[in-house]
Amino acid sequence: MQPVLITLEEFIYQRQKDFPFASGELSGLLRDIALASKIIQRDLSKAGLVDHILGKTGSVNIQGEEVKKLDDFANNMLIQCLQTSGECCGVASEEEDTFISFHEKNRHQKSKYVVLFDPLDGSSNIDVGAPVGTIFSIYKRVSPVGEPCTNADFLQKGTEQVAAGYVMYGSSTMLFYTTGAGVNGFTLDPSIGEFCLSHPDVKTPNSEKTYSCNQGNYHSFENGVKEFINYCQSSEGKKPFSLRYIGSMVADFHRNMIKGGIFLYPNTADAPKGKLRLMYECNPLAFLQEQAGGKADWGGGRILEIQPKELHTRTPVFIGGENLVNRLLENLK
Ligand code: P6P
Repeated sequence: MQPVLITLEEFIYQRQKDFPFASGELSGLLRDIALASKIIQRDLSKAGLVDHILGKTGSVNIQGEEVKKLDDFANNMLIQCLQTSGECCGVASEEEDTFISFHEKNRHQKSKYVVLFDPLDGSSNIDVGAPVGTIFSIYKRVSPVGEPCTNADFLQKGTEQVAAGYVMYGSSTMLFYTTGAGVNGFTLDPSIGEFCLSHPDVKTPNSEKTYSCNQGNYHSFENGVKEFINYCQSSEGKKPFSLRYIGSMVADFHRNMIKGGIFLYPNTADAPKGKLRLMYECNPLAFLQEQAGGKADWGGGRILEIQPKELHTRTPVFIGGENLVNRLLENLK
């Protein structure tokens, strides 16, 4: 007997019935993001072949990073899919200096939501075929419905997110998301073009086997971080931890969320305020991590409690199994 396939569409529809007042807009946004990710995956899978996309556009984004053509493609695909369906009033992207307000008064501006995303995180790995990811975060707007969205809609604390998730383009393409009722994961079956439920109700084990950081920055870490890394490497007589670091946050986060472990990107000499972006990398992953039973802190409190001051704010991040994050925070005291 074939196991019952539950597609993402079916799952969202079933869950929507749990929210009697759900208008279907949030479900529509998740469908839009899933559609964009299937198109992105299609072109990513040819990245090694299609040189007219591979490589650089020659432009530089606000992060000061060279923008590879697939970054541009992914960014434009997400904007197009979200704008076409009309379920949100605007978006903000790692690739855009400021937020984009969608202009149709009788469609977009009547929507209740805004979406932030990193269209293709870890894109420096594309040329070497390592996993990359799309990360997204959805908020209810704070500006009046019927008006254009404002900057304030995009500068809300992570605790205000109504949904968050990521798509990881790796050996398989997986979409994990939460709406605050746990984390569920779906794997793309390319033969039918559907994301199918593969990881229901994900919980992060409290295992102490893996830590994930750029060890090359060790000498610029503060002492508490060094003490924690020394603990992982010695782990007081037990088997030392394994260091696993792909250099693509979605892939490193995903591994730890499923198997346990901790990901840390502290302040470094090159990134005194941290490297990773709060609004469209750390907040969505922190929401997922807490929903899967782990913890996400910046060294002085919950990532989700940070009050953002500008769209591309960066933050240190310590995220993973609760015991390991708590141990690191003890070292930082
Ligand atoms: P480093 C990729 O550029 C990224 O934004 C994250 O995906 C990743 O975790 C981090 O930067 C890697 O940074 O300094 O170790 O190369």
